[in-house]
Amino acid sequence: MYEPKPEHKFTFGLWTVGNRGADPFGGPVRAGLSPVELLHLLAEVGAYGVNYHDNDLIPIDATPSERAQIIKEFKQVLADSGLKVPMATTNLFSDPIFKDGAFTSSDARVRNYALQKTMINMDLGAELGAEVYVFWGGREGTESDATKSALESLKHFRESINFLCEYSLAQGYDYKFALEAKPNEPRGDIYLPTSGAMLGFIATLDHPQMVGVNPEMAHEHMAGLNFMHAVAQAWDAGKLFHIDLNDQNYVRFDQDWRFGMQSLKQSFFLVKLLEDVGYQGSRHFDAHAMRTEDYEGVKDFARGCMRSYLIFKEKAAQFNADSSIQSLLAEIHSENNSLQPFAGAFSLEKANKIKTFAFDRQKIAARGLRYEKLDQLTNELLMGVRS
Ligand code: GCO
Ligand code: MN
Ligand code: MN
Repeated sequence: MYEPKPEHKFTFGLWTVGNRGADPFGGPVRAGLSPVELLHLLAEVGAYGVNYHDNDLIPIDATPSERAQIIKEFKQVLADSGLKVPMATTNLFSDPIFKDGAFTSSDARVRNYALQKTMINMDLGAELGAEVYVFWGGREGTESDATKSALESLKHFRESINFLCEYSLAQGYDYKFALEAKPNEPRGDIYLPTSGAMLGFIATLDHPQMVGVNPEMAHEHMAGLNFMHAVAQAWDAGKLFHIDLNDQNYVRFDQDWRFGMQSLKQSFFLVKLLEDVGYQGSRHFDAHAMRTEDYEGVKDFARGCMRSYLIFKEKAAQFNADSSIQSLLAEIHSENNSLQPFAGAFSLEKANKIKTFAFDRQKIAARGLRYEKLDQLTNELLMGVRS
């Protein structure tokens, strides 16, 4: 019943199931698997697709013939397994050249190298069938604002995204760009720290219609924000091009836990939103197994992400069909239409009517909204005691 199927569009990055459990205080605990071995693992657990950074697949110092060989093998296993590549992205954070940013570096050589690296991987992504290209600027920020101008950095970032939009158009690619925000880590402060900030920035680009967001649950939670609200805003703006699902405790470092591991209620409302609006994109799990795990545990992790999503999806349908919950909601919203003549577009006549209408302030305020009951019913549904 909770088996992943292709239509669920469950995807994992090579770097997620390939994560070897290193953290700032300790090295890897799992042996590295090759990209091809990771594809086999993803096929075994029932994923729909795989996403990659250029250097998850091809080492940064690979020779052209090594590169060609890796791509050939990778394509073969994609074809054999049926796994898709819906998204590609560039690693603009690991190599020391990016220590003070990529597109926002003050050094034109670094900025142009970042463009080169991105264009080369856009070519490969298009060849592999990727439709979304993600930009996560892990190093685009500062520790000290003495070091560079936030305004110059924004200008450089805008110029780079504009340039790459033009490149995509000139090559005849059909990419949608998805900008991924994160408030900090690895930089002290990363520019454009939230999905809302990204949405504001997108409006300043030359081709805003090509660019949307890739909100990540852990990143909005690191900033102490309500992830579902951020996703709703992106959806409302027509900008939800991709999504990174995972979990974590609020306001900590990026824990990248299994989806559904910690924030049951937040995850439920998120899945409910995605399903209610009919989001058609990838459900990408940008997370990794705990450091305690071997590769059996990595499979448990990957299966758990997908299974939890499908359980939340079922709970969302249950919420929408629950007669007690729905009649309570209908009662709560019953006043919605009482001022129907005032609804809709502006007119001066309407404005004057609203200005002179006698609102019974005390009576309106005195009405109890029954949210306690509604929320308790919701929790009981999630806790599994409502059938
Ligand atoms: C992180 C980020 C990354 C990006 C990835 C794709 O915090 O490490 O979420 O995992 O999502 O680089 O751009
Ligand atoms: Mn993350
Ligand atoms: Mn991410």
